[in-house]
Amino acid sequence: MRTRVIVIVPALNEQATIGSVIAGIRERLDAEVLVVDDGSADATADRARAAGAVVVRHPFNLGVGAALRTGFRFAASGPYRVAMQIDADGQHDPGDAAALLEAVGSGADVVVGSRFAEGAGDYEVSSSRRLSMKVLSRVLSRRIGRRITDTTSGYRAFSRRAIELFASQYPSAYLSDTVESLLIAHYNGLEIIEIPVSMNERLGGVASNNRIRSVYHLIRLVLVISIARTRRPLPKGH
Ligand SMILES: Nc1nc2c(ncn2[C@@H]2O[C@H](COP(=O)(O)OP(=O)(O)O)[C@@H](O)[C@H]2O)c(=O)[nH]1
Ligand SMILES: [Mg+2]
Repeated sequence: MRTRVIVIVPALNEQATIGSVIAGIRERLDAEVLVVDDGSADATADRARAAGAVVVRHPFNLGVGAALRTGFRFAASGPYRVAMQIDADGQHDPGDAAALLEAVGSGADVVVGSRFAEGAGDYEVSSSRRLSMKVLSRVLSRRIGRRITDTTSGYRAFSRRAIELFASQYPSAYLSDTVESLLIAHYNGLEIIEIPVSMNERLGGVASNNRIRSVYHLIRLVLVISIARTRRPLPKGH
């Protein structure tokens, strides 16, 4: 029987870690692994294929949000009931994957793996980044009426409903995919929950540090969250 789970891995120049990340997933899950290689200049795509993944390549770099959108479109066109998103750098522990998928099985549409929720492992971030994360957590949680401690986490699982929603609209604006996608899910009536995960240091390669890099992006995201309620969901097909 074909698997009903798809794991989407956005990747940019992750040849050092992509093979072991895919192996770690395949050891634990009966899942299709889709690597969205976003114009890598190294052997990311070859190593991903060698490890058994399907690889979609963007001809040049479009960013993580666009990579996720490609992933959700692929997932929506297949028989998948559940999708998972995981980073290619080894920071996310595949040991937490089953818990993320189970939470979808019990009715959630978007399950966020949180480094900061109660029960999560210790994970150190710089104090400025931590402050940004706290601000985002506070404004987003208030906006959606549910506490999300790790709004920028890229370790997530999605129901079929979420897959279809995000195949039709997923934010690709620089740096905002994780935060804005939660707003889109919320305003389309999807159930969002958070569960604790542990997070490692990167196992190789170089961080783009792309999730929150500057005060500018923090302010932009806070504004995006603040105006969210005035934006209506797009009609289907857009
Ligand atoms: N497709 C795609 N993936 C990217 C891009 N930038 C980073 N990634 C991937 O997104 C994940 C998180 O990136 P990372 O640099 O580790 O961000 P951080 O963990 O938030 O510091 C990793 O799997 C990266 O390979 C990009 O421009 N396109
Ligand atoms: Mg990382």
